[in-house]
Amino acid sequence: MPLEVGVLGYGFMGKAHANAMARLPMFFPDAPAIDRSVLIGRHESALADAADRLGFDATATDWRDVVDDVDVFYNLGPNHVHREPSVAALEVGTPVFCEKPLAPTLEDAEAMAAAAREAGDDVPAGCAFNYRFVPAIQYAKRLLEAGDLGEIHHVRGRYLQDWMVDPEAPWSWRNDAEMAGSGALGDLGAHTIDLLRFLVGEIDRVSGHLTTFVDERPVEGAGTDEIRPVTVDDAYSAQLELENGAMGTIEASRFATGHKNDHTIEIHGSDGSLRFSLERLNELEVLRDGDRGYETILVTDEDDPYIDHWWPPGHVIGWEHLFVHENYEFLCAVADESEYEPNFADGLAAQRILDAIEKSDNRGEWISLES
Ligand code: SOE
Repeated sequence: MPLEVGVLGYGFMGKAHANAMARLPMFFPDAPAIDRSVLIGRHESALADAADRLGFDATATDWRDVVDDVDVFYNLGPNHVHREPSVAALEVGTPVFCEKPLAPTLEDAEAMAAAAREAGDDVPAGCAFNYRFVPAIQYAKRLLEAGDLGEIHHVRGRYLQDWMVDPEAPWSWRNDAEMAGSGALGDLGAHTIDLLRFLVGEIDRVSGHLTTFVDERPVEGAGTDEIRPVTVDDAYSAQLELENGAMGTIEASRFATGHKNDHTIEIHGSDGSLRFSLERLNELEVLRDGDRGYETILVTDEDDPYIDHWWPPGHVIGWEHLFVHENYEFLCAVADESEYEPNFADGLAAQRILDAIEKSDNRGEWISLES
């Protein structure tokens, strides 16, 4: 019997995950069969149109009517909607896949991770850190685990966008502390923090700085001239000290003019370095002999678990394929009642670092992550 999937949210992430689910039977035939059974949203007319476009059998306007009736629940709503439906689903043993960051606040993330622990290892609770599923990132992880770069001294990550640099760009829930928790820090920094944890290890202490360049924005909508305050950061930067002694520098901005979705990672070790850019996601730059400089590798590694599901080596993949990879792994974990990573514990680990960076900014001092 196909897994019945219920999805809350049909915006940007709803489209990305529905598309990923639709690709699975064709490209990952060993993935569990699924039905996109019910799409959940508030506005019935838009919801019906989205359900039709995204291939859902039915709609619902209240997640309470769904979480106990499906085999898997996807929470793709805004951050302030992550906790209650996800906890309710886990409490009745329904596996959950929740978009990142896990929650707006550390307290919410702790409650969600506790519910996942309570539900047990056979009820997967995934957090949608999709960039772990880039073949070039998986290749980088294999290099690091093999010790090819030696002792790691520096990690550097930045996530640059520019969709808010126009002060007339409309207000969105991502600008509101109650709904989002934080701005560029949680929305983009969460990805960078998760990748550094995945590739290099845990972060011991942070020193953070947040800034808001435009503190109010127009509300989009016919005939309205309503203005709403921006109560989160437009950009952040942070210094890190990792448990392995490496020094880290991370930043993100929604005001980096000319940069659309520019997520880059750099790692320097005693025996070499690597550089990754999401804008060239099929490639990894690797330096193993300092005298020869970086070599650009088009990642077609035969050890990669995903590439040969698509096309012959070198026929490159894109941003959308990362969602197919993470959905494949998550739905396999649901079918096998096995653990999935990144899970709610990873989501909570990232949230603790986001919270520490905000605390550091507020207090003007370094903040340690109690282990
Ligand atoms: C922000 O615009 C955003 O959609 C993030 O929320 C996503 O996590 C990121 O992958 C792309 O940019």
